[in-house]
Amino acid sequence: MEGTGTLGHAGGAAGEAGFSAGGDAPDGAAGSSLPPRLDPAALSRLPGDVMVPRYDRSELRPGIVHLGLGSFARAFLGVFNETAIHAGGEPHYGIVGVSLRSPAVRDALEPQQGLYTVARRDADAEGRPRQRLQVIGNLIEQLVAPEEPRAVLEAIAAPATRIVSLTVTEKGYLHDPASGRLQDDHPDVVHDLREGTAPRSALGFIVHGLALRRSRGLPPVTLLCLDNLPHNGRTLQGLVLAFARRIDEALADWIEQHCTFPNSMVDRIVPATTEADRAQVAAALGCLDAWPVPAEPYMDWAVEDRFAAGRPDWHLAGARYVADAAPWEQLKLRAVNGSHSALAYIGVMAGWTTVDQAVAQPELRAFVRAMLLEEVRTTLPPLPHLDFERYVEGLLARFANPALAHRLQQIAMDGSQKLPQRLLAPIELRLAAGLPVPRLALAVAAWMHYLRGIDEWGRPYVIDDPLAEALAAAREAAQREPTLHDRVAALTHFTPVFGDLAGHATLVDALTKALASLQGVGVRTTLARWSRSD
Ligand code: CS2
Repeated sequence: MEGTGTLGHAGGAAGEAGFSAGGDAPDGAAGSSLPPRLDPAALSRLPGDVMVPRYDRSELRPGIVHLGLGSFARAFLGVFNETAIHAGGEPHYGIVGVSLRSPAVRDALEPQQGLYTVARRDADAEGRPRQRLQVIGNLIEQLVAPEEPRAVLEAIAAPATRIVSLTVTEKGYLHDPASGRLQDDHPDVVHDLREGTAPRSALGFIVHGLALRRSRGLPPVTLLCLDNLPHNGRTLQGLVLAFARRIDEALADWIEQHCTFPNSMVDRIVPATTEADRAQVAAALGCLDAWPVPAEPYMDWAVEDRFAAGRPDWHLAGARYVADAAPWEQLKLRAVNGSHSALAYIGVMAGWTTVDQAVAQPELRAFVRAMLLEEVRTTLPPLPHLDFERYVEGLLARFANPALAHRLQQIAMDGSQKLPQRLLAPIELRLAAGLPVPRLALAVAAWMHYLRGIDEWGRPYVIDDPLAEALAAAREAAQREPTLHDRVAALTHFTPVFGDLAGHATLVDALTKALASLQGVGVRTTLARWSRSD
C-alpha cells in the first residue's frame, strides 16, 4: 500500500534543489531508455526530498467533484486539500476531477492512478532557479465529460458529494463579461437547456446534477467557484439560478434555499506546463510524470465560510475562512490580475515573452507600480492590516520570479472576459469619483493595440479569445471612422467588454491619447511618459 507514514518528508529545505541537481535516477531506473512512470509503486523509490502522500489513499472517499481539471486546480485546490488530509486524516474529501472537454489530463494521469507532481519554483539567494517537488494523492477519480456525461451527473448526485467546485476559466461561465448575465443564445446554453442527460457546459452539468440530487431526496451541496470573477460565488449563483429557472422553477427555488455559493479569492501563479518542465521534473523524480504542474511558492485563499454540507480543514494549509470575501477579491482582481493583464498586452507589443522578462524592464516596472499606487489603490475597499505598498512590492517580486517563465501570451488570452473586472471596474470607480485614469487607460489601450495581431517588431500572433470574431468585426467597422478618437469611441461600444462605459467621453479621451502614443512612439517611450507622477 502506498502512502504510509515512512514515505513522507514534510517541511525543511532539503528539496530546494536546483533544476540540474537531483536529476540522478534512483537505482533500477538508471540505464533504461524510458524512465518508469510515476505511480503508487514508484512512491517508495522517489528521492527523499520529494514530498509524497503520507496517508492511505485507499481510504479516501469522493467528497468533492471538481469541474475543470486544469493546472490551476491541481496546484491550488489539490495542494490545499492534500495538506488538510495530511493534517486531519479526514478521508471524506477525495477529489473526483472532471475534464469538461479534452481527455488529455485524464490520459496523462490515469496510468499514474491520479498521482501528479506540483513543482514549487523560485530562485535561491543568487538568483538560481530551484524547485521543490510534491506528489499529490487526493485526486482519486477522473472523468471526461464528453465521453461519460452520465457519470459526471451521477458524481454530482452521489450521496457522498458535499462540494462541487469549479475552475473553468472566465469564459466557461457562458456569461456576458461586463454584466454577468447568462448568454441565452450561446449554443451550449441552448443545447443544455434542452438536453438533460448529456450536457456540455459546467452550468448544464451543475443544474441537471442538482436536479437528480433533489429528485432523490439527497442533501444539498456547496457550489464553490474558484475562478477570477468578481463576486465569483454570487456570479455563479446568478447563472445557475437563471439556468435552472428556465427548466424548473421549483428546482431553482430548492437550489436557492438549500445550496450555498461562497465567494472566494484565489491567488497562485500557475504557468502552463512545457516539455522542459516535464523533463526537469522527470529528472528530479527519477520517473516520468506525464503532466506535472509548475507553480510559484505563494498561495492565498480567502473563502467565505458558508458550506452547505461541511468542508475540509483547508485553513490548516493557510486558507482563510472569512465572512465577506469581496474586499479580498477586489484587491486581487485589480492588483494581481489587473497588472498581469497590463504587463501582458504592453509586453507582447514590445516583443517581450515572459512576465519576469517584462517586469525586469525598468519602464514597465515603474509603470505598473504607479498604476497600482496612484490609481488602483483609491478603488479598493478598506482592508484592515493590509499595507498596500508592501503588497505591491511583494507582487512585483512574485512577477520577477525567474523560475516560472510565465508566458505573457498565456495571460493575454481571453482579454474580453478579463478586462471588465481587472481594469474597467477600477476605471469606472475612478471616473465616477471624478479622478483621472491615465495608466489604467493605457493598459486598456494596449489591449486595443494588441488586437491588431502584430507586435512592434512585425511578428504576427493569433488572438485567442472566445469573442475574437466579434472583436475583429468591431475593429474593422471602427477602422472606417475618420479619426483615431472616433475609432476608439466606436470600439468602446463593444458592450460585452465595456458595458456602461461605452462612449464615456473622459475614458475615450484617455484611451485615444494612450493609443496615439503607443502607435506613434511605441511602448518604451510611452511607458516612460505614463509612469511619471500625475
Ligand atoms: C493570470 C492569472 O492568466 C491570467 O489571466 O492573470 O491566471 C493569474 O496568474 C492568477 O490569477 C494568479 O493568482
